[in-house]
Formats: sequence, structure tokens, C-alpha cells
Amino acid sequence: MQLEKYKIQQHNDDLLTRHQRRLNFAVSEIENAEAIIQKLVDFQIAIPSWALGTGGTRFGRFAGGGEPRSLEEKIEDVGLLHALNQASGAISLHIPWDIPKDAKAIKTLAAQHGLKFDAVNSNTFQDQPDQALSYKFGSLQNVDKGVRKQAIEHNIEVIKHGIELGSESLTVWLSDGSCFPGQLNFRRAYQNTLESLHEIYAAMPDNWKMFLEYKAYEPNFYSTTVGDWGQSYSYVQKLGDRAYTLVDLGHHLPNANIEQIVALLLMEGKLGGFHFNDSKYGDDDLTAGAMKPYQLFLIFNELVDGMDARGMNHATDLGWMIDASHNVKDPLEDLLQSVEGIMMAYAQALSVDRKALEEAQSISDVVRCQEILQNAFRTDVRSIVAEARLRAGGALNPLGLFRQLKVRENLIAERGLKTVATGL
Ligand code: PSV
Ligand code: MN
Repeated sequence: MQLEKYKIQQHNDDLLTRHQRRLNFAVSEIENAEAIIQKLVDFQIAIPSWALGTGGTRFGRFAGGGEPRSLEEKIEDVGLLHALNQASGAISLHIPWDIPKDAKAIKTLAAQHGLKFDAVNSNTFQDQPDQALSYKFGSLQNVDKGVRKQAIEHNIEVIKHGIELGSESLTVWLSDGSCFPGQLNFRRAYQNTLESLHEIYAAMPDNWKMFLEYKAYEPNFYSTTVGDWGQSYSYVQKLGDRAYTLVDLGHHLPNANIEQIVALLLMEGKLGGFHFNDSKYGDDDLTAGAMKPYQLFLIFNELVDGMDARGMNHATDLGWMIDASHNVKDPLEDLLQSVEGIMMAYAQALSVDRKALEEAQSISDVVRCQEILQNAFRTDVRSIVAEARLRAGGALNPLGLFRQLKVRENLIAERGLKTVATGL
């Protein structure tokens, strides 16, 4: 489905007076509104190729209709999102769920939609039909050298696909771990994993980064070999300058202070990227900002502070990606909501009065510190985010326009009701 520019224009014209009124008020409230808008225009969040269909759980999957049947259609879907919000200008591929058969054509198609390729993801957590050896007992950690070799080769294959598409980073998430005490020798599992990661790291081009993602549990329920940020940090420290930790918001034990993790990883120069989502209990993969918007804001507060302290470019120096699974909502609508949630948290963090905060911190004025942060969090930045979209050529109300134009109905008409996207 093509989204003609004039339809966005028409939609914006209809909403403009109301938007302007709201914007005027926000600008009068937020001192650095103009600078924030520019930063928002530049900020892009990659959409995962595996989040364009419904995910399901181990109890069932309820396909929503009109799901993309191919990588081409996934790119088309991300193109639709990007046309609506102008903030989803990249796609992150998972291999082998999305193998580009004709890389040149895929790259051209993506460019037509204004999309780049963000990190490519390897998959050694599932066995593929044509695979010689099983990952049942882990991949890079496996006690069998043959299995480790196969997993290393897969990662190298993924890097090759990424090079063809213009991607510049590899995300490694391992489900490796153990389900029962005694099953694994922890030190050996660590050493095997490190050795394997070294080989993968060595196969990356010089301009590439490796992101090592951690997860506390699932699918293994006793230990995970890259289980938390400390373990990931320990690996990436040893691997080299271009190896970084990736933080997936859903991969912590309950109540973890993720903002502090982020602050310290950034300070150490080892934060590489993000997988945004939200959760109530575990790795629930819910819409970013749907459950704990204040936490998301506090994370962005540390990100802005930490990136500025290191003179980093907010838009390009870290990998910003969504990682979500949609069980009950239209995936495209959910992704629009996620991007909006992320943008709002970013805008609020940019509006924090840093000088005042520093002063209050320096005299331990706890109450004032809290006031400064909460004031930023409680300021309505929706019109600021909308203004950034407007200036970039997107829609003032992406979700509203998505429904008004009956995008899902159109996709169902084009692709059919019973289509199942590859992915989770
Ligand atoms: C694992 O839970 C994860 O967060 C990793 O990023 C995977 O690549 C992704 O989800 C999809 O399974
Ligand atoms: Mn993830």
C-alpha cells in the first residue's frame, strides 16, 4: 500500500489550528523547545523485522490479517510507519527469519522508503530445518566444538548479509544457559562463549560494532550465560573497542534500576544500543512506555546526560531499536505507539533543567532534585513531538491517520486475512 503525500498534507491541514494552539503553550512552558524539536527530527528508531506480525505465546498465536509475507512486504510496512511518523527510518533484520535473497534489490527498495539497515541479528536459539547440529544445549557455549563452530559460522554469515545491505552492527543474543543446577560448568561455558565471540568479532569489518545483549532468564530457567549487564560487560571488555553491551528493557530481574545500569555503561564507554519495550512482570515485550513511562523517562534522562558528558551524537552514536512482540494489538499500531512513547520520554529528558539539577545535587537538595525531574516528566510534550513530525513531513496524528486511511483493511485486501509473518 502506498501512502500518498497529499493525504498526509490534508490530514495535517485539518489538525493544524488545534496543533498550533497546543504547541504555543508547550513552547511557552519549555525553555529549549526549539532545540528539542530539532533533536527529535534527527532521532530515528529502528523497527525489528520480527515485530511486524503477531508474536503469540507458547499457548497460542492469533494472526491479525494482512501480515507481511516476505521481506519486501516487511520493508513496505516499515515504510508505512516511517511515512506516518518520520522517526522509523531503519529496519533491523533477524537472520534466518529474513534472509535477503537479492540484497541489491532489497537495499534499493528500502532506500525508496527512506530506510536504512540497522543492526543485523543472528539466531542460534532455534534449530533450522537444514541444520546439522542442534542448539538444544546452547550454541556459542556448547560443550561440543562442532556446535560452537556451526554457531560461529552462522554469525559470520549474518555479518555477510549485513555488509551487503549496508548495516554496520551485529547484535548477538544467546539463549545459552542451563535449566538445572549442575548442568553446566559456569566457567567453561563462559570461556567457550568468549572464545566463540572472539572469532565472530574478528570476522567483522573494521567499521562494525558488536552488540552483546543480555537476558536474565528464558528460555533457560536456572542460568543464562550472558545473564546480566555485568556479564555482558565482562565479555565486551575482553573482546575489544568495537564490542558493546546492548540493553533490552525487558531482560532484567524485577525492579532492577535500569537507569543506573545505563548511566554506568555509558560512563565506561560500553553502552552500544537499546531494545525498547515495556513489561509488567518479565520479558513481556509490551509497548514502550505503556507500563512504566517514568522509568523510561529516567532512562532517557541518564542517556541524555551521559551522552552529552561524552560529547556523543544522540541520533547516531547508539543503536536505537524496538524489540517487541504483539499478541493482541495490530503490530503496526503498536509500533506507532512505541515510537511515540520513546519520543516523548526523549523529549522530556531533553527538557530537564540540567544546570539546576546539578546545583541541587551539589548541595544534596533532594526535594529540589525530585521536583526538577518530575516537572520535566509531567510536562506535556506531545505537541513538541508532533511538531517534529510535521517539520519532517510526517503526520500530526499517525495513529489517527492510520485508522482513517484504513491501512490494515487495505493490507488485508492486498495480502489476505490468513498470512503469517516469519518471526517469533
Ligand atoms: C530475546 O528475548 C530477544 O530480546 C532478542 O533480542 C532476540 O533477538 C529477540 O528477542 C527476538 O527473539
Ligand atoms: Mn531484545
